[in-house]
This record gives sequence, structure tokens and C-alpha cells, in this order.
Amino acid sequence: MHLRSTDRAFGSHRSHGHYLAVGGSLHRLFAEVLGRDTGASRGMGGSMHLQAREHGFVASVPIVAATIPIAVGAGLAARMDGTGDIAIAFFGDGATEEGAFHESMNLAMMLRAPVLFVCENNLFASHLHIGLRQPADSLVRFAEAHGVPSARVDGNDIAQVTDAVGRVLPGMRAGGGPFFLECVTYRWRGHVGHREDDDVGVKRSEDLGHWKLRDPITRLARALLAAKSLPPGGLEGIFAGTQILVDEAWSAAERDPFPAEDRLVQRTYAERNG
Ligand SMILES: Cc1ncc(C[n+]2csc(CCOP(=O)(O)OP(=O)(O)O)c2C)c(N)n1
Repeated sequence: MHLRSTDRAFGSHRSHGHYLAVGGSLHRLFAEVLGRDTGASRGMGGSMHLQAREHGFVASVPIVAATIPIAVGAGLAARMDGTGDIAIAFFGDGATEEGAFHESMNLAMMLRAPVLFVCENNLFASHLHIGLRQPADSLVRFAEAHGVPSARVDGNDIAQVTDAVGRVLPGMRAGGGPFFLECVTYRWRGHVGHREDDDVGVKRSEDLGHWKLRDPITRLARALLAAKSLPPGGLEGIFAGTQILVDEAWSAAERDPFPAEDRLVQRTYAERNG
């Protein structure tokens, strides 16, 4: 809602949602996951290397914290361009344990680069709970240490997240520096795959049950119902329409061709000009 296509957004290994949220094509996402020539990265990147430059989604990269410093460079470039664009880095709580995160926060603050650092604190990094990795579970303390203004919101409340971003972006676009937004949430599924990860040594069935009651989609649906602001067709219409979009995009991606073999070299190396 608050980003524009000339902003520069960066993601991580878990960025399907970010890519779609800024307007990336569902068909191209599925095609990328299936390795097809029509994919977001032409079938050469897979699930964790997405891009939609036309929508301001520059890149997602699965090396934890890798895109955070790049976002600082992009933020600095945006400021030098003087267009009011910003950079945005999406990452998890595990990324705050990488040195690159701290170097980036420091540099962004010193350079007053307009970078929105969005930390999705889902309390887990792979199979370790944050309580086993850090002495406190609130990550805004890192922003305070680096002098970066910050806020901590309920990441499962779409309105809270949207409002927080809507409040800080105008100032950032008008020459302000970085901002750190911690969105507290929970990872329902396994670190990888569709299972709930109760079978890999993590004890979280009780927590998971509690967090499922705070499902952001259900909460948004309830809020829309209460506000009587649903389109004709209501919630069922939205869910059915979405299912059709998903089914059609998946079927189309499955019909698409794999990249031709010579594309491997063409797309890996740049052409030498002159
Ligand atoms: C530099 C680096 N170290 C380790 C890994 C392996 N790895 C992939 S995801 C992940 C956990 C990241 O946790 P977090 O940043 O909290 O994101 P989440 O998976 O919870 O969304 C790890 C350790 C990696 N990809 N890159």
C-alpha cells in the first residue's frame, strides 16, 4: 500500500509474500519455483531468488542477511537520485545475529540513508527458538544501540503493520534516515516444507495452538466483517476468487517450457560490448 514501483525492496529465503505484496506476478512466481523459462528469474533462480524490478522488488537472496547491506547501498543511491524513493529490507530475527546486519544499521544511520529495515521476528531461526539464541526476544534493542528510530508492532495485525509503515514513510521520503520496524509473529510451518516442525526436536505444539488463534488472515476477515467493508460476494467471494487465481497460475506455469540449454550460458555471463 505504501511502496511504489521505483522503491527498492529486498528479501531473503522466505520472500514469496514480499514479492507478491509489491505486485509480482503469481504466474511468474510459480514458473520460477518450477524452473520454467517464464519464471521471475527465468527459471534460473528458483524459489529463493525472486525479482520483479518493474515493481521495485530488486532481489531476494537466501544467504541470511545478505541483502541488508545491499539495501543500504540502494537507499543511499535513492537519496542521491533525490526522487524520494526508499529502500526496504525484509529479514528474519536470525539475520540480526549476522554482523552484516549491525554494520548496515550503523552505516545507514551515519549516512542517513532512507532504508526501512523490516524484521519479521517469528521467534525461530531454523530449529532454534530465540530464547536459546539471545538473552532477550525484543529486537528493537538493536535499533536503539545503533541510534536508529524504531517501532515494535504485532506482526499478525495487518492494520498495525500498515499504519506503522504509513506513519514513517513520508518522513523518510522527505529526506529522513533509516527506520527499524520489528513485526512480532510466529512461524506456523516447518523451517522448510509444509509440516509443522514438531518432530525435529523443537517443542512448540502449545505455542503453535496459541498463535493459530492470532491468524492474521482470520483477524483481517473479522475486522472487515465488523466494519461492513466487504465487496459483493463477501469473504467467500474473495477466497473463491483467490483459489481460481492460484489454480490458473499454477496450471499455466506447469504448461510453460523449461529454458533452452543455451540460455544457461547466455544468462549467466554478460555480453561483452565493443
Ligand atoms: C549466512 C547463512 N547462514 C546460514 C544459513 C542457513 N539458514 C537458512 S535460513 C536460516 C534461518 C534464518 O532465520 P531467520 O533469519 O529468523 O528467518 P526465518 O527462516 O525465521 O524466516 C539459516 C540458518 C544461510 N542460508 N545463510
